[in-house]
Amino acid sequence: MSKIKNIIAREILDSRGNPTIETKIILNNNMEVKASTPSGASTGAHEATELRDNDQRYGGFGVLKAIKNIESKIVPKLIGIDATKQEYIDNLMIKLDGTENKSKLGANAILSVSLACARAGALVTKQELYEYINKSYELQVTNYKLPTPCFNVFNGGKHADTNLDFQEFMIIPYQHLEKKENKSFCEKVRMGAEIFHELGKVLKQAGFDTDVGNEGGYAPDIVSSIQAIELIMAAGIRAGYTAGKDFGLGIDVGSSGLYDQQTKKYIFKLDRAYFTNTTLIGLYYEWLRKYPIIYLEDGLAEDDWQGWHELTKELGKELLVVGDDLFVTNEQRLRQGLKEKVANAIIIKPNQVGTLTETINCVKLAQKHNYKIIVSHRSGETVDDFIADLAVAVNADYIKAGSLSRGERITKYNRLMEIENNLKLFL
Ligand code: 2PG
Ligand code: MG
Repeated sequence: MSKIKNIIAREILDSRGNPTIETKIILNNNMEVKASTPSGASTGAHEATELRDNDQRYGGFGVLKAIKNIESKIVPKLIGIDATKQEYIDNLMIKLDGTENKSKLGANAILSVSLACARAGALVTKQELYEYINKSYELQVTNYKLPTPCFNVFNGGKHADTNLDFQEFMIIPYQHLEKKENKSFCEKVRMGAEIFHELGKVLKQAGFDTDVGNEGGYAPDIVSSIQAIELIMAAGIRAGYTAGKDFGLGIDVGSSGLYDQQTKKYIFKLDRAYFTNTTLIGLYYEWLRKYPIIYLEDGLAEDDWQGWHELTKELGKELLVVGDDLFVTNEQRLRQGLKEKVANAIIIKPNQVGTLTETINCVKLAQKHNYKIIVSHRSGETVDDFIADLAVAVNADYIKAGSLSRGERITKYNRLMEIENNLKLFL
């Protein structure tokens, strides 16, 4: 039996020590599943609302109002409903909320129920979560593949107490090794971890500190943004890997946070420089000539459509031009992007939109238009590894789940290694 008997939501803490929601679904046969909601720091202005209490508790970050909404509004409607009716359940919650941005019930409340339902569905149909999602949304993935991990080894911007303006510098293993046709996910993780540890040594020797930021990457104060790239490349060599041959570099500029609305300038404090969208695109172009950068996320601010169009036209053929704050996993924003011809890849974060169904619809639209898919964690995470299965279910090209440290990051990579083993893809 797959009917929902009860739903219990509670306040737990995320990896930054801030409250978030964990929702448990109990089925008629007394089977139980849980899911929890992550939380961003560099959130896009167009994301669905994360409902917070804004009172004395936890500096205003409490989520008791959102939990109350689950208990009083959502639970009464879902008791007795078949847990495998995912789309029906999601649409019902969207209707119950009734707002454009889920500000009434809270996207954090809705998402925790939505993800827990998917887990319940997988459990009762005796399928792996990725298989269940693939089948129930008719994604038609027949040959599962593992996404390529993007390891964020340098944390800056809003993710760490460092002078680095750029939010993330990532190592992205190449698919092909010199002598091997295809590199397994496990081998990519190994490469990432080896470079990560060498980077720690390189930093230490150079007199930098090796504490880590919110996503498990190092977060020292450095001299210039370019120095982060050079340190990563040096660490790669010491670990036996060459940037541009074995791995490429990715950057999440997180530029919405660096954009000054009034002057329309991007301000980089560390480099003591400011740019218009055109001169910033020029800087990226220069960097591309010098470094093996293959991925540029949020290179321009979330509403700078004209700049994004320019950026895509200039650099879209040679690298992944990735929209995060730009699209916020929202079909409408993506449709606008298609019209304006911007970006060629999209970040997918379920909590930006609030339900699994809307997340999948956004992925489907992006895939239809040949956008690369990057399933992503948030900077505030829990040990829930849902996004690992989601990435496999939708045949994502990449996954971004942080660095090679901190349990809430590693758990996603570990789950993907488990899936790879179970699928026997590399035996
Ligand atoms: C991002 C994310 C995750 P946050 O900008 O891509 O790395 O950060 O969750 O703080 O929005
Ligand atoms: Mg981002």
